[in-house]
Amino acid sequence: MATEGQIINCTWNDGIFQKLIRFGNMIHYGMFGYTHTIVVAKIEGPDALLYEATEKGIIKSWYSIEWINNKIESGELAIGTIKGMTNVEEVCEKYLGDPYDWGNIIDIVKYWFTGKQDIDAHGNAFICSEFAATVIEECSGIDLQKELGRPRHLISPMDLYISKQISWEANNVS
Ligand SMILES: [Ca+2]
Repeated sequence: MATEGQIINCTWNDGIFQKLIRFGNMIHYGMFGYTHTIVVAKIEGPDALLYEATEKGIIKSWYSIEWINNKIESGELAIGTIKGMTNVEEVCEKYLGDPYDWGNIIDIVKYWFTGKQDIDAHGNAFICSEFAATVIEECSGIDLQKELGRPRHLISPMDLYISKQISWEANNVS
């Protein structure tokens, strides 16, 4: 299922960064888990409008719900539901085209290995899970930073997965 305001976690394992995140996930969460997060902004007929922070910055694209559901079934994707999400497309659209935050990746790795929480979130630059946490806070009022004990830019896809304020549908996660 995919509905407006849900988020999607991905097990993508193609590039060097994703391999690095999987390695960190295994050390910190005991599973390879998820490497990328996407926001579902709108459903129209058989298709879903998704927003995500990629290396090209914040982009939007349409995917078929059938494709998403097949990937959930196979375990490549998990889908998370957050209570009270409204105005999702409007909020996502504000960030469209904002740049990717390479510095944030370094900050997270530093945090994982030293426990040091860098306070600089690098303005309007986002990594995928930072973008999702930002949209969640604006659209639902839920402050994941409080629950997870770290600022928004240090929240990873796995942190979203372990949040008690997001209920996940997931299969065969390793
Ligand atoms: Ca950032």
